[in-house]
Parts: sequence; C-alpha cells; structure tokens
Amino acid sequence: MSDFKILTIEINDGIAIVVINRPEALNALNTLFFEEMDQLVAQLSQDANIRVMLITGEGKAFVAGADIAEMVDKSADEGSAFGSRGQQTFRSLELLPFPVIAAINGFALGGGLELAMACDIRIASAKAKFGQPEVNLGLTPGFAGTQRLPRLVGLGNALYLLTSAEMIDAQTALRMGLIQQLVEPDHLLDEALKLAETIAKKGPQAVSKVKMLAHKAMETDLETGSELEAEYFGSLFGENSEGREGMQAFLEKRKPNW
Ligand code: CO8
Repeated sequence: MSDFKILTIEINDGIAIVVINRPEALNALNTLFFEEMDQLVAQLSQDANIRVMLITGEGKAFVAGADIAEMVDKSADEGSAFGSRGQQTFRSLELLPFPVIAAINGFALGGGLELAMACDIRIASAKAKFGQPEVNLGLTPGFAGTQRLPRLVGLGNALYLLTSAEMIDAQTALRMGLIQQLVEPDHLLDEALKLAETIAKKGPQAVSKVKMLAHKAMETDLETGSELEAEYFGSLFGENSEGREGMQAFLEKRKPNW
C-alpha cells in the first residue's frame, strides 16, 4: 500500500483513514483508483485489528465523479465493463466486516456520490454538494447509484436527483436522509473521527453483525432477515463469547475486555 499513488492510508488504534488524493482532477475516479481501492479493501478485510474505516477527499472535492477524460472514448463494451468493475469495488467496500464512514468534504457528484452511498454512514461538511449529474453527459450512473439512491432517500427524491441532475447542498442532503450528520468544514475530520472512535469501542463482532444485518434488511424480506438476526444474535452468546463478556462487564460495573 506504500506505493499507492492516489490513496493515502493511515491506521491508528484500529481506525483506517483513507484519503483520495488527486485534487487536480477533483479526485475523479480512474482505473488506478479502482486498482488501489480493490487492493486496499482486500487487505483491510483480512486485518482483524481494523474496527472502522473513514474515507475523505483531498482539496475541494470528495470525488467529482468518474474520470470523464478516461471514459470519453470507451466503446459500449468497455463502458459496461468499467461500470461493472466499479460496482464490484463499491460492493466489496460495502461488504467490509466493519463500518465505513464517508467524511464528505466537498463535491460528491456522480461516481463520487455513488462511492459515498456505498459507505455505511455519511458525515458532510457544510460546504459539500451532492448530485447525480450523469444525465448532463447523456449517461446514467454506472456504479449502482440508481439502485442505492432510492433505497437511501426514497423514490421521489432519487428521481428528482437522477433526472434533473440538480446539485443539492448539505442541508438538503440531511433533510433527505442522504447524510446522517452535517458539520462545520473545519470540524469534519474531528467529528468523523469521534464517531469512528465511538464505534471502535463497541463489541467488534456485534458491530460487524449489525452492519451485515442492516444491509440484509434492504435486500431481503422480513422473515429471512429476522432468521439471520436470530442466528447472529445466538452466535454472540456462550462461553468466551463477546456477548458473555459484554454482559458480565455490565453486571460487574467494569469496561468490557473484547
Ligand atoms: N472527470 C475528470 N476530470 C474532472 C472531473 C471528472 N468527473 N471533474 C472535474 N474534473 C477536472 C476538470 O476537468 C478540471 O481539470 P483542468 O484543471 O485540467 O481543466 C479540474 O478537475 C477542476 O475542475 P473545474 O475547473 O471544473 O472546477 P470547478 O470548481 O469550476 O467546477 C465541478 C467543479 C462543478 C465539480 C465541475 O468540475 C464538474 O462539473 N465536474 C464534473 C462533474 C460530473 O459530471 N460528474 C459525473 C461524472 S460521470 C460519472 O460519475 C458516472 C459514474 C458511473 C460511470 C460508469 C462507467 C461506465
């Protein structure tokens, strides 16, 4: 990871802070970004010490979309392959066994909003701007934005953004439920880190399981999701389990030792 050109990564106390660092192109997503992100996700998914990942952008953008200069000459097959590739990367990010927080510092447009939506929690600076401007370019979103956006903000809000390409501010994004927290620009990383530290103190297996269960809730029926919940719930009980330790610690009025 030390030879990455776009992503910079710092890991402290189980929190991986990832910065997308291509500000001259407003962090537009190119093939190299996807190669590095795939490698990073593969590596972090195997690291039992990671509790939370935080993604932000360098400069005035979180990410201003897929790299238009790289896409312009693609054939239909190449365009489709690029979309599928990005979808797979974002899906593997979404399936990481710990929560991923997007700290949205500026423009989150097109593929940038799609990346933010593949994260579990979105905190944005008051300067951030959001949109799916693909129809301006005669395109649809290609990294599953048409699928995640209605799930997050409802069909009407999603179609408003998808068909008009209007850019919305952070206040509007908060009202729609697209972001969970809006903070002053200078406080963005501190607030995102504070949340990451809060999550990092909880039972790691429990956090991982609630993440998976909540995602499952968006993809399956109530009975199937509830069955899985009962299974995961049970898996946290028993001798040497995380649940046993958490409950014992409560009864003994001490901090749990996960
Ligand atoms: N791709 C490539 N370069 C970009 C992009 C981008 N998405 N966005 C900005 N840049 C570049 C600009 O070209 C410019 O480069 P240069 O200095 O060499 O001219 C530099 O970044 C700075 O940008 P601006 O000068 O335009 O900065 P402004 O502050 O004036 O404007 C905006 C900021 C409003 C964000 C403006 O840059 C903009 O509209 N960018 C494009 C936004 C957009 O349309 N995004 C959607 C792209 S399509 C997409 O994401 C589809 C995803 C799915 C793809 C599936 C594949 C098949």
